Amino acid sequence: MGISSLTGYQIKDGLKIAALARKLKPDLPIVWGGYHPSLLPEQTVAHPLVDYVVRGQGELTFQELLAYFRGEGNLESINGLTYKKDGRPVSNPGRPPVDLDNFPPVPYSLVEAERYFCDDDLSARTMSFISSLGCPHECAFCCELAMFNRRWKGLSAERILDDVEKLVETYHLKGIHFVDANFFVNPRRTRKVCEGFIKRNLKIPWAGSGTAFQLSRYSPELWELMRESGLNRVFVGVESGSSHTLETINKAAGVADVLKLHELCRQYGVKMAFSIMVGFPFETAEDVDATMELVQKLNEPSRNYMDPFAFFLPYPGSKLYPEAVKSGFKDPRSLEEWTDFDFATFRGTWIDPKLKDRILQFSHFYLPLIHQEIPGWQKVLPTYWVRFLLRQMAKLRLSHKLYSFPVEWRVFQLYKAVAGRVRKSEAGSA
Ligand code: B12
Ligand code: SF4
Repeated sequence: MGISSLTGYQIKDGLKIAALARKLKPDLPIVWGGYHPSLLPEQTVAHPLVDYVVRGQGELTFQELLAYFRGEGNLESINGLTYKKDGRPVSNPGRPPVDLDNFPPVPYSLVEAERYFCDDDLSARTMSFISSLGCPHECAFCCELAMFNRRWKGLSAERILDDVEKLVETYHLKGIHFVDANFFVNPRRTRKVCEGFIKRNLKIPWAGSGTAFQLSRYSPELWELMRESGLNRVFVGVESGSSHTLETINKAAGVADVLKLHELCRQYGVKMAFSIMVGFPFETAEDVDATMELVQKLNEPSRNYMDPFAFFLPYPGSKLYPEAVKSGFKDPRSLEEWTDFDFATFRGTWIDPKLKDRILQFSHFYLPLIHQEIPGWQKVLPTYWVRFLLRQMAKLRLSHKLYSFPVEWRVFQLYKAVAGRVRKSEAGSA
């Protein structure tokens, strides 16, 4: 049985399934793969519900392991594998990733393909597509470096176009989202993809994730081509507006690159979605202020899509992990302990409570208030004048950095706590 897991709650589900499999068929080998087992293979394989860990790119290693189960070859010669020998973890040498064109397209016919479509701002039938593996950058909070050591392997442009064309023909795909770690690394490939979209008359909007470093260096001609081919949105990890933070987290793109990209997007009519990280152990209130300022600039002249700020969570394998442990993060020592690792609720204990409150005010309340995106906005604030007044207050607060006596924020928190309790008690009595 194969189980795939990122770091966090997926491990909990994986362990549940593994326990059930072990109960029903005790001699069935249980193989784990994916980011978490690859980053901590020996700790993972030490668990009684893990027999093998396939590290990194998994296709060939898994194929060889299956051959071993059929009686061919031996465990020692399978590169990229971690297993137990006399109860102790053993890791064979790693396996460098191979070109993705060697593998066949994702066989959607084996699954319920409809479940992989979503109705979003690109189209009513948008699908995600991964066209590359790895990333050449080495951001200190990211584990891509530990996984692929700055290597980047992309499907060829022809292969991407063939696969997309087939998806359009077979499943009536109407929008495509390249959710790679970094789609735009190779401008030549991007150019060929765009030319192919146009030549093959694939009239579908598309989006891709990349970095401000690469995208701000693309030529105006390539931007024009991307727009013409249907590029609707780019997603970039901006992370911070503070040069001090950006340098310390080793982000290749600086604030100037981000602003240049913002301008290019405005010029070519492409949406810019971006993510922000706060709460690094070394971060000061001034760093956070600079980030808030940049976020406001990036939301001009109109709002760009952005999730609430993500609080830094120390992922294993990242350069900042040991720093976080030094700053008080409790190093999980088993798969069970890793299940509590939650990107949605984690807030570093090193963050000053006043600063944390200010971040939450900005990211979870004032900014969504200005952009009318408080979940259930009309229901939470039913009266037009209340909404209008609060929006003006929020604008005033953000433009003048007035974060003292945040009465409306406290009332909102209280409302959410009470509404949450009412919902719980209603669910309990139903
Ligand atoms: C697409 C994507 C997303 C999508 C979809 C996520 C999802 N749950 O499917 C979205 C945008 C929603 C997303 C959100 C987040 N993501 Co994300 N995301 C990715 C991305 C870019 C691609 C993932 C992917 O599908 N790759 C393609 C598949 C084929 O690769 P793969 O899963 O690694 O599988 C290969 C091998 O690992 C192996 N393998 C995997 N499983 C198994 C199992 C067996 C049995 C075997 C033999 C082999 C094997 O074989 C496969 C083929 O080679 C990766 C980065 C990357 N380059 O992979 C980050 C990544 C997975 N995301 C990450 C993070 C941190 C997040 C967020 C927490 C961000 C945030 N703060 O909100 C959230 C959490 C989402 C969640 N809980 O699921 C981290 C995870 C780190 C970790 N240690 O777990 C990654 C690695 C990025 C990074 N470098 O930091 N993400
Ligand atoms: S650019 Fe993105 S994927 Fe690449 S190392 Fe930085 S955070 Fe990770």
